[in-house]
Amino acid sequence: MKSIDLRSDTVTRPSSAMRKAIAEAEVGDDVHGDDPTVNRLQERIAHELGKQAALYVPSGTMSNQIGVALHTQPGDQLILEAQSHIYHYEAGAPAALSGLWPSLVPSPSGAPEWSEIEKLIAPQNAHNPRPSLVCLENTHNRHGGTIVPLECIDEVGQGCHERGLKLHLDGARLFNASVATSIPLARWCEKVDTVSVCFSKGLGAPVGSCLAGSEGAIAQAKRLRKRFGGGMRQVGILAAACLYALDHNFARLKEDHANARLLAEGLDHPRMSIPSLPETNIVLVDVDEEVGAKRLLSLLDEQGVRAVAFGPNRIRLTVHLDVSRQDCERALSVLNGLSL
Ligand code: TLP
Repeated sequence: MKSIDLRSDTVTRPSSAMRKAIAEAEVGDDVHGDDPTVNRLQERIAHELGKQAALYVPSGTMSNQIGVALHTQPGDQLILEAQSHIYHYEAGAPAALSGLWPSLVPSPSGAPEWSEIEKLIAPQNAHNPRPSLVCLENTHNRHGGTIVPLECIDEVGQGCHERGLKLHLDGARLFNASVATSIPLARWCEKVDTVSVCFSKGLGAPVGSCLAGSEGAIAQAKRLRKRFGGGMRQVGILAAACLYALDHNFARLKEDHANARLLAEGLDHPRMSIPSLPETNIVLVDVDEEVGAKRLLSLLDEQGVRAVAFGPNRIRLTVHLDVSRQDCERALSVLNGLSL
């Protein structure tokens, strides 16, 4: 029996139509700016995000870290939402690569109030780090794919600019936020200085992210991409998959959102609960302490359902392109039928 892989929306495999687009891609040396397919992707995504320019990079992590590096100097203060991917899952990169001093702002669902951020800004004197950058994440992964409201992003962007700080948005799943709200991508990015989007999550491309911002920021980002080892050569074969994904897999994200809801609403087990209904494609499930995430995951795995732990008593189920409604129904009957 085929296993149902709900570990992440990064596990999708390219379809044969996507592979055909890959095979037929026109390519060139992208470090020289000669790859027409990469150039097409960068121009298109910059336009869709409402920014002057964009840069194709190998991963969401690199895209975020270039964004972080280009707005900061070593020793600066970086303000992050406390559950952010940049803080938790990027291998300590802000400290290791950019020498930054992080301050964390907690929030119930990934949308901190500007007033809470402002309280953290280090006063300007010779004792303190220089505050230079705030990062937000939308949708918010560790909070369960929550949509950070547009008003929050606009308010934080405005506050940052008034105080001379920049705002970077980790939009790895901004496509999900856009589909779920019908708010265009560009509107989400109006008040942010740089935004990173991933093609290798819900859109189902095998590799790649783009960082978008002003012409000046992206020119600087290109140097940082080289420094971080992300300059790639005939990479149009990958950019072609991203273009294919934008054309074919963007609007369908709403199916993933409906399937995530099906999972959450159908969960009916005395030892499990849903902390909040999913807003997009991520479902968090809490399990009784005596059972714990580890044991739950191994019991699910035995029955062909794969997920990941998001804490000692919490697992994450992520719905994507390679998971059908029927798969979700089967996963649900496995979950509800577990004897714990
Ligand atoms: N997230 C992965 C894991 O690293 C947790 C996942 O399975 O969800 N920003 C956000 C919000 C992300 O969720 C991720 C990947 C990234 C950035 C990094 O992207 P990659 O994996 O391309 O470096």
